[in-house]
Order: sequence, then structure tokens, then C-alpha cells
Amino acid sequence: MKYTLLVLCFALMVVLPLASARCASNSLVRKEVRQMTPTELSKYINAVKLLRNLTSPTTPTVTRYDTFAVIHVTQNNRIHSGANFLPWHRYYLKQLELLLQSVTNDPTIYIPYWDWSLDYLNPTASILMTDAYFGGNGGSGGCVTNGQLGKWRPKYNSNGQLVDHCLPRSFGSDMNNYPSPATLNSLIAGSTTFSTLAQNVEVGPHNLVHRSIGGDMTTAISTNDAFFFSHHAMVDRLWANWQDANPALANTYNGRDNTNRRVTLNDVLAGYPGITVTQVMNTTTMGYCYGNAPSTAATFSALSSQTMDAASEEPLPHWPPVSEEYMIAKGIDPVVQAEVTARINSIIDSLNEANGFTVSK
Ligand SMILES: [Cu+2]
Repeated sequence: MKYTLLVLCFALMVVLPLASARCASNSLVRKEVRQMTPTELSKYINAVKLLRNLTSPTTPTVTRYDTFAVIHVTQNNRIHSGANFLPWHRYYLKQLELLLQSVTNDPTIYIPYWDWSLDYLNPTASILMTDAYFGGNGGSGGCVTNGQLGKWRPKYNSNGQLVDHCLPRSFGSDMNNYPSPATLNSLIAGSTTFSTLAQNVEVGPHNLVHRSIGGDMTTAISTNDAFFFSHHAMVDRLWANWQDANPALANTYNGRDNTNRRVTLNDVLAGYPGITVTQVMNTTTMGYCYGNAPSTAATFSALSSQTMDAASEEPLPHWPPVSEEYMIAKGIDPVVQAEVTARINSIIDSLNEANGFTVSK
């Protein structure tokens, strides 16, 4: 039974691999963190550390990293819970990548994505949370004490005030609800318009992963945590893959922002005068693309610190409702949240059924 489920689980992963965004020959390829070569990984880590050591040209009391992080606070109220979430974060991430390249004078540096669906059985055991990568949960006082990118003192708080602090994390119960690769594929494939895709991604797994890590990651200053970049590269990749899989929809942009205004391709990105959504619709024109995530058992176990058999005897759990307090704080429409949660739970039911579990409805 255990073996059969295991095989089934991997068969699903192989049959339904997350399609790769098509890469032009001159595109910079953003790989999954675990697929980086040791050189690529250390170049990336060193570049981020350099940003954390260079003095900001505009505010000499903080670093270039801090100046970049606080942009997210400044625009926070305009760039979430709406259709403009995806284009704004795509551009913001590209600006970071360009900054990493310029401070190191190395145009080959890229932001790796974190395919958290690969870690769905036990995210806290992810190799990304070890000392060699981004570090794990906060220790005493909530401070992260390990990881190449976990130990440091950010300068801004979530209100954009100058408050020197340790990087806090407090893992929460949402660690138990990371979407499996099959759940995620189904959610993306079932998104028939841009606005549905944007809601499914943002209100679903995007918010969940932020909440699961806790600390600064749940606030407007989430950029303080290096998980932000790789998490958002994954979010951006889901959009890019959806664009590739749906050529007729690739250049569509619709829905509403969080002021209930209809969005258009001519909208200017908040805080980036002169940059319109049109300019970020195609990752190829922006000079990058995404590689394929590891999709077989062999590549997964070679790249990960964990095995995948632990929870395969259990059905996938339903997503619990999101607290009202959280929705108010994030400006999330409760109707949208309920729809997205229901969509995810119905996908979970189908997958459980397909895996031979009885589904109680
Ligand atoms: Cu954001």
C-alpha cells in the first residue's frame, strides 16, 4: 500500500510536471534553489550578503538591502490583494536581480526560485531551512540563528521606521498545508483568466507560505527575509508557466486592484514612474526565464534532505479557514478568500479520491 501510493505520487509528479517557461538562448535561467551548482549558490549568497554590507547611497545609516526592502513597505497598500500583485512583484524582483548583478559586476547572478510544493510533506525539514541555505525557525527571542542568509540585522520595521532588529521567524500551523505538486498544478491549470490566476496564486499558496514562516515574512517588511525573493520567484514562475501553457491568454491582464478599480495594461507600477504593466508581461523580453523543477523521485531525493514517503499513507488535509483578523489586516475580500480555499479543498478531495482515500464531504 505504502509503495503503491508512493509510486502513484511520483507518477503524478512525472505526468504533470510544472511546465517550464520557454527559455530564449540569451535568457538568464532562474533555477530551483536545489538545482543551483555550488558556485551559483555561493555567488548568489555572497551577492545578497554584499548588499547587506554596502551603505545605501540615499540613507547612509542603512544598507542597500534595507533601502530595497523598504520599497515594499512604501507600496504595500497598493500592491496586494488585487490583480496588480503579479506584475508589480515581477518588476520588483527583477530590480533586485539587477542590483545583485551590478554590485558584484556579475551578470550571471540570478534569483533562484523555491518550489515549496516539493517540500509539502514536511516543509520544516526542507534543506533550504538548514545552515547551508536560508536557515530555519527563530530560536530564543524569535531570532533566526542559522543559515547563510538567516543571520543578520535588518534596519526597517513593518511601518517603515528605522528599528534595528534581528530577523524574526516563527513557524506556524500553515506549515502543514503546503500544496503538493499535484494540487498546485491543478490550481494553476484550472485558472481560466488572468484575474482568477492572480487570486488563486496570491490568496492561496502565496499568502500561506508567508504566514507559515512568520516573523517579518508575514508583514509589509517581508523583504527583510531572503525567503521572500525565492518565494516570489516561485510565484512569478507560476504566472510565467501559465502564460506559456496558455498562449492565447499570455498577454491578457484583467481584474481589479484593491481599490476595486479595473486594471489595464497601461497602468503604471506603483512607485516606478514610467513603467507600465505591458513592460513586464513577457519574461523573455525582460531577459530571464525559469527552468524545470526536479520532477522525479530520484532527482528529488538527490536534491533534498528529506524522503517523500513519510506522509503518503495519509490523505492530504483540507485547508482550514483563514482568520478574519488576518483578512482584515491584509485587505483580503472574505468572499475571494472563501472561493480560493474552496477551490483548493475540492482539488485536494479529487486527489485524495484518486489515491484511494475515502473523501467525506
Ligand atoms: Cu508583496
